Amino acid sequence: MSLNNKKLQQMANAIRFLSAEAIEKANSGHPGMPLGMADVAAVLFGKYLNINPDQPRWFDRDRFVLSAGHGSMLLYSLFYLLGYPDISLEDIKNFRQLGSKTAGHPEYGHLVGIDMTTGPLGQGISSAVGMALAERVINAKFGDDLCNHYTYVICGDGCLMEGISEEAISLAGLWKLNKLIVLWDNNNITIDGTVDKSNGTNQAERFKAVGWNVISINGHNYDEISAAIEQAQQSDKPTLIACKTTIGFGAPNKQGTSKIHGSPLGAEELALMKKQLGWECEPFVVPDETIATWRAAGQKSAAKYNEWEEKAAKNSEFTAYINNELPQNWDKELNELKIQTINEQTKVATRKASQMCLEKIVSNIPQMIGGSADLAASNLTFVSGMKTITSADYNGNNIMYGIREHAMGAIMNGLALHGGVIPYGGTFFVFSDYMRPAMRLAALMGVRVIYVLTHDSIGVGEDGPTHQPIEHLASYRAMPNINTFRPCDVV
Ligand SMILES: Cc1ncc(C[n+]2csc(CCOP(=O)(O)OP(=O)(O)O)c2C)c(N)n1
Ligand SMILES: [Mg+2]
Repeated sequence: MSLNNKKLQQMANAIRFLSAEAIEKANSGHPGMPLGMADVAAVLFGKYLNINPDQPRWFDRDRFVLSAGHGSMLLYSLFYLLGYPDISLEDIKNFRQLGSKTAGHPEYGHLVGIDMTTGPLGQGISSAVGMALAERVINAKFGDDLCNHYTYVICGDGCLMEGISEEAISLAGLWKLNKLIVLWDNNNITIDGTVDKSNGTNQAERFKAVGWNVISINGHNYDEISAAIEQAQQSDKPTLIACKTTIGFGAPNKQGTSKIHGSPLGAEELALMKKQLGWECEPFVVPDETIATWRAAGQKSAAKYNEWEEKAAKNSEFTAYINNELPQNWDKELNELKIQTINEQTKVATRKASQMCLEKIVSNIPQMIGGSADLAASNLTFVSGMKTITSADYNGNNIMYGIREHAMGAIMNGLALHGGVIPYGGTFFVFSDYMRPAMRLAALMGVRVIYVLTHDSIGVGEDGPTHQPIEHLASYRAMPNINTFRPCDVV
């Protein structure tokens, strides 16, 4: 969609004032990020993002992950402006109130349009790698007509400092996930002050080192933002767009400082911001013309959606896939295995039993994608007939995560959220500690992720106490929404 800079300015300011007023009214929230990234968001959502507010679950839509979840008001403002039916101006005014749809941090399944729950920094960018991988896997099976979309991320300094991001971006680079585009809010500010006091990483070089394309721009310059996104779309690698921004852009006394990261502006500063940006509306009012521009932007992919819908409806295998329908009789062989092992009184280690079951499941459910954090030989997650996914061939069903449990957990969340894929991943039970934050997020979102956590006995023997799970079983049984099974035999 072509939008001139004057229009984009108005669109960005609409995000700024809706966000700032909602945070002001709630007397709680994080204005710095929505004000700082409003220009980037106006360009991305206004011109490029393929979504359809009337079909928010459209399978071939572009995915968007707000990895910097504290900037939730950015997302809520966008959804309202784009015309998502699930959010009203009333919801914006109820930001952060008990029971409101506009929760403190974006919650998947709580407000339609949110592609992932975010808030724990680093999880979003890492799960986006899983979404981008799922997109390539389904594309390899069904082709460009049915699955061919981008995964966009907005992340902050915090997401890039979290260790999980390293695990995830190195896999994205290895897998050449060229439809993954990360926009980094490069504002040199976190809660406790300027980034340079706590981090000295050259992020551009860091991303390049693991196989990414990197573009650095002024995040308040519309032409540079557009050019960067278009360049990223053509890349044969995943792209980091480093957007140099001013946190809290527009608030004359607080912008550029950590003061604006997580506190309301205050009436005085808000009034000064209105003056500074030439905004004359009452609180929560957006000029009709700007609303109309935003609503038109919301409809920019409607024709694309219709074309896709027509093609998808003709392919029943594809629709079964994306609706997570299991093939008929998928459990026939599994049930036969049960009877056989009862008759034969089969005695095997539980990890072997797990593998025997997985073999019957994986061979009968094409959506299953397994993997392990470099312990496949030990936790027996790899079964006969499986094929490892590589950048040269995405049409596989095994992922070699390397020694990256945390990213494995987050990537599995992304695979499950994307849909068309049922992920399972394995490690030793004790090392589930390394991916627990991602597991907890899976539980919160209620997504279907399966963990194969072997070596569950305290009697692991020679490896000693570092390899002994002690409180793990109790802790997962205590975690809401995790179904914890500890099988004692094959049946
Ligand atoms: C795992 C995790 N640790 C700590 C926090 C608390 N926290 C929220 S935002 C933030 C600072 C993030 O800085 P940055 O990403 O640069 O965001 P900005 O201040 O630029 O908006 C912190 C520490 C969190 N949400 N998640
Ligand atoms: Mg920052």
